[in-house]
Amino acid sequence: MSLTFYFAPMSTASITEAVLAELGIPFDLVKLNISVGETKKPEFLKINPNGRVPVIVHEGVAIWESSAITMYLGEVFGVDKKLYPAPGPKRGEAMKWIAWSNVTLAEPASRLFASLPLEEQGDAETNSQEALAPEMKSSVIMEKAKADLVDYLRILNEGLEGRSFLIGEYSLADTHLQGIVGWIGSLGIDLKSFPNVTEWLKHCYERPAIAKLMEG
Ligand SMILES: N[C@@H](CCC(=O)N[C@@H](CS)C(=O)NCC(=O)O)C(=O)O
Repeated sequence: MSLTFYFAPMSTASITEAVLAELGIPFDLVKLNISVGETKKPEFLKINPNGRVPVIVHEGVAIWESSAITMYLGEVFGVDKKLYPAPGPKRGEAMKWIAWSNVTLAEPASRLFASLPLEEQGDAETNSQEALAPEMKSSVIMEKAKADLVDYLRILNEGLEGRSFLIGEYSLADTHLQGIVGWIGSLGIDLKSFPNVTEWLKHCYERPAIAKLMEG
């Protein structure tokens, strides 16, 4: 089997890195440096015309978008390992959270990230496509993004009520969302206001594969 993973540190690709670590499957790693434009080179644009990571190439087929990658890897490698549900309602539930986190939750997080002064953007790699000139950053945009994030984190908090993980047992849906929620926490959103989320995140960080990645 051939599996290549195109990655950049401190980027959305960290989600796929965690998914691959949980699955424990072998792959070839191609590390790109966003800040020097490696994601915009013609040879990479042939693999992902969006010029973004993560991308996996499995058996010669390129798959981009982190949510699609998590669901694909889950379906192909995760079911036997009890990290992704077999087809059916549980799988639907996992897909719901994965898609929601990328489409709905990450949207105001990206707005907030873009509106923050550079020194408050944390260690995340600058995303050349979403970078805003300093004069375009406004406190109105920032406050609206924060308010939207609070609304969505409340939905996540309610979704976790009475359960340790998103679909009951730990799954790649948790692996995926911990990456996005951890990033949101680094943007100055106080996750402590969402006790179920805080507790869940702590349990995700205790997973050996994730703890190892966090050690660096
Ligand atoms: N929706 C995409 C977003 C991927 C994305 O925005 N990746 C950024 C890093 S966080 C990137 O590769 N940026 C490269 C660039 O801006 O040149 C996904 O979930 O995979």
